[in-house]
Amino acid sequence: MNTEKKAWWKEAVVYQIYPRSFADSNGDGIGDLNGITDHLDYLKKLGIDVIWLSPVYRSPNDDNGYDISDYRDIMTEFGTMEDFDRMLSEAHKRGIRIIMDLVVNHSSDEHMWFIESRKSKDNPYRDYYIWKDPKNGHEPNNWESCFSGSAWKFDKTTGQYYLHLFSSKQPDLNWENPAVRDEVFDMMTWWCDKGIDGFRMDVISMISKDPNFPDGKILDGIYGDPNPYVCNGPRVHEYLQEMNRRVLSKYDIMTVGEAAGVTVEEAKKYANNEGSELNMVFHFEHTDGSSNSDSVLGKWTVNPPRLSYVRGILNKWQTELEGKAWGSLYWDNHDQPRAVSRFGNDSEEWRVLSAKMLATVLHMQKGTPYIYQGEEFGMTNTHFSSIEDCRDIEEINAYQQYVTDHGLIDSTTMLKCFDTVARDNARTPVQWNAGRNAGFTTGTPWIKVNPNYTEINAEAALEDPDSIFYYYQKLIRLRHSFPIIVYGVFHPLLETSDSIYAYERTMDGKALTIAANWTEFEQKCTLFDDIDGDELISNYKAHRTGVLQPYEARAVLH
Ligand code: TEU
Ligand code: CA
Repeated sequence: MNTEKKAWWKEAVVYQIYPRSFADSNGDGIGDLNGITDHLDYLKKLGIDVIWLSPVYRSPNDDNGYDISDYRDIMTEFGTMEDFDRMLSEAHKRGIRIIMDLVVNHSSDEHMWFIESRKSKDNPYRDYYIWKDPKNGHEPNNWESCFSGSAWKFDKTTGQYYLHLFSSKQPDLNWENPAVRDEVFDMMTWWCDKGIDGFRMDVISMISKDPNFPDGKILDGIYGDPNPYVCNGPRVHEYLQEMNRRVLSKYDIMTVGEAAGVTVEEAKKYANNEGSELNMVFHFEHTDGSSNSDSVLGKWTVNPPRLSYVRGILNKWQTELEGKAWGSLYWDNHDQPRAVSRFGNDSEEWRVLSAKMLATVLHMQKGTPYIYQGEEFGMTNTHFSSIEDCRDIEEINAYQQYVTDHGLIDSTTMLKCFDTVARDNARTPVQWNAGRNAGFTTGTPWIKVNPNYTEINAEAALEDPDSIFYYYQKLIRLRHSFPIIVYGVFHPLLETSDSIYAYERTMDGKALTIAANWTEFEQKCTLFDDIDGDELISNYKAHRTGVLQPYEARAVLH
């Protein structure tokens, strides 16, 4: 008998909305809260249980809302607090929960706390942030920002540097300071009392830094790597256990930590079954291109991830979390390229089949699955013809540093890397229909619409019973209907195959066998030949003995 503790967030399917690109209701070219409310029936039809809402708080949008200037107010471009309250209420009416994006590793430099902090060394808010004296007249250490350049900015007023692991308009908060923790926990309580259903916690693994701030290893020939000294730091679990005691444990909510640099061993602490910290974490091992490519420029690669690489990572997380901690399942989000382009095949011939194959491989695994806006009908990467097409600070700064300033890579190659892995691939407007601007806005979109919207859009998907949309809808229904999909134990199969991803889930004497052809070529596979069971789902209507057809995926219960 399966003894795993049941929980609604283990049985849920989450849909991520990046509001800026989801739906524009007032014609200013920027997505907004009322645009989300207008599409809740669409999400209800898909069958999702939870929406992860990327930040909607007041922000100057240096990093599209991940730079917050007021945690208790709504970003002007997205609407008003009344719009938020209506969206939350309408979602709840439809049985859809909403978790907010909690960005508390850093704030905006336009937050009142930082405006005060930078005024003087003895300002009451000074220690809300991380200030250091120059070292030999330079930055305190050689750390690189995730958005290129030094992770330190000099502030003339007080002659000190402040730390910003992301943009210089995103100063890191000093979690060593109990006053900062009090502010964050009070704010979280305020949102929970408004009725939200949990948090996705932005780079939460970075809130505790190595107090010695040592130099990092120089990887790209310019700056040092801060990750060993800012990820999974000495007090991170202490802080999260305090957060859990003071806030999370008081509500029936869901929490997922975005844990850059997390290992399985660390994940067992962050998402432990005792529930003393978070419910689950996102890791980046399968999406962090830098560990799969030969590029010295970190994530910037044109190389597709190999099946052996992806399967090895996902299987490791499935088997090593078993019985210890809960996991998350995702192919993409607002920071990643589009799933079907990155892991599948977005050609006209294979896009639909390979998108359904990827969805089967992920959604039959153990953990809470996340669907990124547009993934449910197979949106693809776009094309960057020049840096002018880019809106994301990460791309713009990387281009400036690696192409313009240091000539480490030529423009054409860098733009090919952008076509492969740039975050803006996920931020082109959701393609609702084949009309002007794909039905996203009646105005001028803040970022170019992917030109393939005329063929790839939600309206066309809803009209086609064999579309990716209805395949996702069926996968979600299966997860809601078969506990073995949620709680069954994971067993890898065919682990040495370079073309097939196969595994089994077992529970209460039943087995669910899944196999997927990761390639566009027919592959030998006898896995299903001797199984007499019920096929729960497949992207092919007819099968052939001993063979998996191109991108064929099957899940059979027996
Ligand atoms: O992302 C954290 C992070 O590590 C990103 O830099 C991401 O891994 C990288 O861009 C992948 O190429 C979070 C948010 O999801 C991201 O949108 C923010 O820009 C970042 O934190 C700062 O808040
Ligand atoms: Ca708008």
